[in-house]
Amino acid sequence: MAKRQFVKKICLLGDGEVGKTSLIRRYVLDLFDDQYIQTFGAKVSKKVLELEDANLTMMIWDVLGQKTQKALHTTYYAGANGALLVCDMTRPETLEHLKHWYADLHEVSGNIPIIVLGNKCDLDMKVKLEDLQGFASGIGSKLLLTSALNGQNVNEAFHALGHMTLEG
Ligand code: G3D
Ligand code: MG
Repeated sequence: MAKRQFVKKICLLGDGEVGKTSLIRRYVLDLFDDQYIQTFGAKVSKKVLELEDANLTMMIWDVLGQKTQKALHTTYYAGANGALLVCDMTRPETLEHLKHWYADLHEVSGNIPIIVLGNKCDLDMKVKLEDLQGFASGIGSKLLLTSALNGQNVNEAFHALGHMTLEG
């Protein structure tokens, strides 16, 4: 029997330098299509997850440059099926700012699956785990500590989110 095919849009959100591009590079190598860069100011990569009974194609959207969330076009969020909200564990303000990233995303996309990532967990962490946990549970989301440097929880984060986009 032919496998079912799904295509889902995944967005990475968070301040500049938190590690969004590095996380995507860890997970996926192929750049999908440069035309997105010109059209949307976003870089889109593609990764196919071969599951037991389906193939899931993840279109992974990355913010280009160091834009603040205010400058992001709503096209970036439109049609998103899932999101990774990324903060930098060495910079507490990047967790503060996730509230705004979340609010903007939620306005356009409503309740979609989200995983909060505390990235750079290989470094000296300045963000309190209880604060991170508080934010994640406040928006009803899972939480993972990741490192784009050593790969910790990177595949897990994308896979978990991919599975969540197929549920419900
Ligand atoms: P952004 O896409 O969110 O703006 P980048 O962030 O992926 O460009 O990463 C910003 C810097 O943080 C990069 O440093 C990158 O190597 C580093 N970085 C990203 N993730 C991690 C991590 O998990 N651990 C550590 N130690 N560093 C990380 P450079 O110096 O290469 O510009
Ligand atoms: Mg980047």
